[in-house]
Amino acid sequence: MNIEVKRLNSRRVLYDEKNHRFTDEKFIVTVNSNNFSIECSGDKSEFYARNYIQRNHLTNGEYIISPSFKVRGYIEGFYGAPWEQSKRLNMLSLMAHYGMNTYFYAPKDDPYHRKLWRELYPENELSDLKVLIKEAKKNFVDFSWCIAPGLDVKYSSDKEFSLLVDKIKQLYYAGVSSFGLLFDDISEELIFSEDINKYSETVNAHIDLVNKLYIWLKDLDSSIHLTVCPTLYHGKGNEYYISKLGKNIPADVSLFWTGKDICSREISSYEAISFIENTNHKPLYWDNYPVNDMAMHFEMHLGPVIGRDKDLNKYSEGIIFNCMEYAECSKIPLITAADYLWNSESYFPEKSWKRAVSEVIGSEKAESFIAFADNLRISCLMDENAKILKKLFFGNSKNEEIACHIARMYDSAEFLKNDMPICSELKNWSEKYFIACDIISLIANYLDSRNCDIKEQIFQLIQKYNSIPERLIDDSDFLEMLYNI
Ligand code: LTM
Repeated sequence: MNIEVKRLNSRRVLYDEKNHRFTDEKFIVTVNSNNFSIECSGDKSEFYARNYIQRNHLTNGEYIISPSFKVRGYIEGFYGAPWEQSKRLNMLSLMAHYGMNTYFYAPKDDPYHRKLWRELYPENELSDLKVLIKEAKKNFVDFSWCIAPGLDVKYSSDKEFSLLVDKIKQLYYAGVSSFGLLFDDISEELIFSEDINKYSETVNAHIDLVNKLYIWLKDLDSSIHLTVCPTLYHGKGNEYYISKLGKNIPADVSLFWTGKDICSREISSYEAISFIENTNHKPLYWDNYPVNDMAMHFEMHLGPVIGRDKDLNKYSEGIIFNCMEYAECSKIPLITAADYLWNSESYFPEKSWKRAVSEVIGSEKAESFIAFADNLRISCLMDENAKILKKLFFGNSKNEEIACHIARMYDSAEFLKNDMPICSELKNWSEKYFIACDIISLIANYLDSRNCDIKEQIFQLIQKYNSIPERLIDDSDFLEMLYNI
C-alpha cells in the first residue's frame, strides 16, 4: 500500500462544513487502486487518517472525514479497583485508534484523587502517571486529571485552597494541562459552620471555588482547561443548583451532566437544549455506560451503546463514557461508543458491536463469543437479554438451527476457560453460563423427546443456576422456552 501525505493550510482540511467549526481533526483520503493520498492539516489529522485507512476497507474514491463529536472520550470514574498501569496504557492506544480524543482520570478508589486529595502523589505513583500522560500525548488524547475534594473540604479556608492548588501544580509539572474538579457523590449540605456562615448554601461555595480555581489556573497557564462535575449531575437541567452553578462560572469551563438519570437509558438533544438554556453551558455528558459498580455489580455490560440521539453532537460538547473496573470487558462497549462518537449519523449498534467483539476477542472466536455475550445485554440501556436464544426458541426455528447454536454456546464456553485477561474478568459470569449451556441443551433434548426425567434435571439445574447472583439469562426465560413450544 502506497500512502502519500499532503499537509495543507486551507479551508479544505481546516473547516468542518457539517458542524460549522474549525478543527485539527479533519482529513481527506483519496483511494486509487492501491494508492492512498491523505490531505490533512497536521500530525493529529494524519494520525486519524492513517487509522481510518487501517480500520476500513476503502474502495476507490474520495473520503472527506471529520468526527461528529468534538469531545470523544472515556473516564475511569467508577467505584472499585482502579485499572492497572498496563491496562490503562493499552486502553489509551486502543481508544485513540478508534478516534477517541479524551481520557479523564478519576478512579473513585485512587486515594490521592478523593479521600487523600490533600496529599501529593508519592514518587512511584507519580512516575506511573507521567508515563500515562506521555502515552496520551503520543496518541493525541487529552489527559484530564481530576480531583474530588468534596468529602471534607472547607470551602472558605485559604489553607485548603492552597493545598488544592499544590496538588494540581504537582500534576501540571508532570505534564497535565486539563483538570477536573469533581463534586459528585458528596453531601448536598455544607458541613462546616465557617462555610455555612460565608456561603449559606452549597452552590455558592461551589461557584466560589470554581471561579477561584479558574483564575488561579489561567494565571498559571492560559491554555489550561477546567471541567466541573456538579453535585446535582442528573435531572432536567433547570433545577436551582445546576442553573445557578452554570450561570455563575466561566463559559469555557466544561460542565459534566449524566442526563435525565444517573444512568440514563436515553440521552436526547431536546434535553440537551433545555440544559443549555438553563445553564448557559453545552453539557459535557458523563455517560454512565458501561460502568457496573455499586448496585449494578452483578451485571456485566458487554452490549453496544444505544439510545443516544444521532444529532446530540450539535447540542453538547461531547460524551465521556464511564467504564467498568473490568478494563478488558469495557473495551467492547467502548469501541461501539467510539464508533458512535466518530460518526453518529451512520452508527449501527449491532454492526459496530460485532466489529468490537472481533477486535477484542479475535475474528476466529468472535461468532461463538457472541453466543455468550448476547446474554450479557441487561443494563440501564435495556431490559431485554438473550435475544438470539429467544429468537431461536420462539421463532419457529428448525431443530438443526437450535443444535447449531447450542454447539456455538459450548464452543464459547470452552473459549471462556482459557487464560486471556478478558476470560478472568468474566469468570463469575462464565461459571453461570456453563450451567446455562447444559440447561439449554437439556431443553432442546426435552422438546425432542418429552422425557419427564429430563424435565426434572432441568429444574434441578435451574435451581443451581439461580443460586449464582450474577445476571445472565433469566430463569423465567428458560421456563418460557420449556413451555412455549
Ligand atoms: O455519575 C457520577 C457523576 N458519579 C458516580 C460515578 O462515579 C459512578 O461510577 C456512577 C455509577 O454508579 N454513579 C455515580 O453517581
